[in-house]
Amino acid sequence: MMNDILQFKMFKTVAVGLLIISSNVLSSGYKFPDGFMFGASTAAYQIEGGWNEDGKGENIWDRMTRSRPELISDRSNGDVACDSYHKYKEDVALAKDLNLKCYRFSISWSRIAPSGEVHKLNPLGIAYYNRLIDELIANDIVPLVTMYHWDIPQYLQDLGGWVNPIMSDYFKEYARVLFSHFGDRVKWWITINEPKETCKGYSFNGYAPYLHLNQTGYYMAGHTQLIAHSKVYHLYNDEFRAKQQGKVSLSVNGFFYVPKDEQSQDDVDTAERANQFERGWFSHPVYKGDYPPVMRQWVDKKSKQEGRPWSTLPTFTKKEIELLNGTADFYALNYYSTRMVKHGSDADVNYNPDAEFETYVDKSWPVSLAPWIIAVPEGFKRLLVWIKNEYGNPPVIITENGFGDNGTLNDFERISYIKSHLSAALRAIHEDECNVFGYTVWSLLDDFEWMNGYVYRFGLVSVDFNNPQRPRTLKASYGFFKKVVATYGLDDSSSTTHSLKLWLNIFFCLITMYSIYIFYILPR
Ligand code: GBH
Repeated sequence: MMNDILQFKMFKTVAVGLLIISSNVLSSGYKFPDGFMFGASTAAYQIEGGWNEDGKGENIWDRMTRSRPELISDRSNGDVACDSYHKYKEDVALAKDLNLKCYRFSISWSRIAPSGEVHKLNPLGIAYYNRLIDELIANDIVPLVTMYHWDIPQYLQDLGGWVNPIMSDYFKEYARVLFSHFGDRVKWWITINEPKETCKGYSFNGYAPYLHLNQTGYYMAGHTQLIAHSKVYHLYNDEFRAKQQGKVSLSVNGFFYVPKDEQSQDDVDTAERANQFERGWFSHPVYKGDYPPVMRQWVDKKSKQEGRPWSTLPTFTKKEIELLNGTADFYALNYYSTRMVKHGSDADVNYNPDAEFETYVDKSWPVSLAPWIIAVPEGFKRLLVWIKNEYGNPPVIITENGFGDNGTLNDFERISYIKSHLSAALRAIHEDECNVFGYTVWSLLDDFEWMNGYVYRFGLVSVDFNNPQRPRTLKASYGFFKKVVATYGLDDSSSTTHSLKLWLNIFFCLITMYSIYIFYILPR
């Protein structure tokens, strides 16, 4: 009898000890999986400069910023930007020093083909990207290439740009040039960056080409981009994949929407509808073949109410649906922020009025200088789970996530933003089994932030835009990110002090258990 109680107490003591040890091991933090693709992102117009050098043609951002400087917050443009056209070796050296596995950059269409048409290529433009790609490969950095990050050649815009269906064929021919010239070394392709943002340039929220064609232009621009994407995907399948063995996708952006009141079915439905309009618009077609049913239904309804003879949201033919279905080899996700929603109508032009929702933010969510970036890491984790459930747990790479501030070198707010979002990704990987295989931070460098000019800074590295040499200076976040990449985790201690700590913990737990045994169990 006595013996039984004693055994029970000993068992309990050992159990408590093991619990303490295991919780210590757990609190040591999750790690990113082996081979996780850490990287940094940039885009041609935002960093290159050299706007008319070596035969580059004019694109829609050159045209808009130079002819209408008043549209840009600080009346600036990307004529010189970070001068990466000349300083690309320095940029690659930074990526190398960060020990990045990959570097995401975009190719300027009008540098490759000045008018956009491929019968007249610009050899010096092609040579630039060959140098950049070779420099990356020589440094063991995997190039992740965006074909189009908002800067179509002005000539193609004069033909109508993305609201002209013929653009999809011009894009396909441009992609053929890229696959043939660079596909031997580039294995990761993003056809289009954030098609939803491109559509804003045709509708209600500025961006080049700064047309105000309302919902009609908005959805037509999206429609053409989707078809363009599917054509490029099939071109790769038919003519390049067997030999080049790469992967192709598109980067989809947007807020994540959560119900204002999680208990209200109406709020839950509204959040789901908002997410389908925001991300489903471009993800549903490439994973399931057509627009999200809820989007189809609501836009059709709205168009009818307005007395239109047809819906502003165009329809795909059967053939097009077939060609779209299954055209993402991986999910490329751009994420910055989350909003709470209720059914209603928001005055903010960032939100699609057809989706009929109203946004709210929690007062406790930290706001950045760029007011649209409100840090909600929990929303990020929920979005990753949403993508997993919606598209069959695809491999996901976060191709953009970052924080805008005034450019301070002591950018602790950026560190805390990035850290909390990486932590959310880690929890999504380990607790929800989300298949996240990479993260390329926005951005390597401070850059030209579109309508916001140089007002907001996103870089791990600062660039002095007042100095013609465009010198680079490392920020605190650079050191932080370097450590994340080196340790595959977010623990502040290095891996040696880390395991030392762990052994000390185990040692003290054993001592505690032993003393409990000596002073508490033995005397009875
Ligand atoms: C990304 O877009 C872009 O891909 C990248 O080029 C850019 O540098 C990065 O963001 C950081 O800005 O009306 O002022 O509230 C993210 C898309 C851009 C959509 C800002 C919402 C709201 C601007 N978002 N936009 S505002």
